[in-house]
Amino acid sequence: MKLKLAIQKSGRLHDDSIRLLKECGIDISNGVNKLKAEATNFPIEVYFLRDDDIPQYVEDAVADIGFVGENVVYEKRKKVTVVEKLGFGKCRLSMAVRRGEEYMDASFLNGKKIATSYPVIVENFLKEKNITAEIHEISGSVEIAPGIGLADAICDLVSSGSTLFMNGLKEAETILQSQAVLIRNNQLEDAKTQLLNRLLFRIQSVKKAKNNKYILLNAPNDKLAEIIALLPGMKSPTVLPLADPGWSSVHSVLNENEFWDIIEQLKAAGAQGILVVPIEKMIV
Ligand code: PRT
Ligand code: ZN
Repeated sequence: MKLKLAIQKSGRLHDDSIRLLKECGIDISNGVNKLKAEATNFPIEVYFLRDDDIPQYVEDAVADIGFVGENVVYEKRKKVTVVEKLGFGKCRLSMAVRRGEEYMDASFLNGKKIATSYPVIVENFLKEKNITAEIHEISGSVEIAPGIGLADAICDLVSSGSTLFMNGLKEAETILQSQAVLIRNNQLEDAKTQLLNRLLFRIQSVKKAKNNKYILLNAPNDKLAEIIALLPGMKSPTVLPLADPGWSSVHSVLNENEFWDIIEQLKAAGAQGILVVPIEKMIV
């Protein structure tokens, strides 16, 4: 029994998908030029497909699970379940207009033409806002539509914003935040659900590790209580005596979000020689 996973054959999500599998200890041996590859050390078979096709293949159980952008999942409206955000392929789907235009809110779009590759998501957005506009579906180079007079606005994926900028456009409103997600077929048999749970456990350990750092520092013993109070740790910090009798070494784990704040407070409290080390896997 093997779990069949669909990932993008080539494009923005491909390398990160392979990297995540590798970080989960899953090695894909044979080449990406084939339609599928088998892992040597986990019961999984990887299918390389166009991202647009992945939701359909997962709905039809040709693949059991897939890694794909949320934007594609919502646009395709297939009967699949989003199980886990994967933390890569981050972008947003945004309305954009010519730079000189004044876009106060979505009512700007009333009676206008919008070019997009995401007609379903855009239509829902317009419906929700009670706006009537004409949607022009185009499959690529959406950003040139206003320049050639094809549309008054576009709705497209943005990450750095430089594509919009180079085409004389500005981001007016974000309608969806997106990242790569793991989707699953809705009727997975039990044995495959168990394999999926094993894979998910690994993915979550990798994600947690990325969001956390291991920290080591030296503290004068008379400041220990104050310093320990600042550190959350997985349970509580490890404290080891240094050869110098007045000092201890303190080890702990810090979350990325609170990282800099806590480092500043630790320094102020008298911590010295602070080392911060990446964590490879984190099992809690
Ligand atoms: O061949 P296939 O159909 O599989 O690939 P594709 O060409 O349809 O998709 P691809 O590889 O371009 O993108 C795959 C997925 O990556 C998307 O569905 C998103 O989930 C995610 N992603 C993340 C992005 C971007 N960031 C992104 N910036 N997808 C596209 N873009 C494009 C955007 O369309 C625009 O043209 O990049 C340009 C904007 O980038 P900035 O940095 O200039 O703002
Ligand atoms: Zn595509």
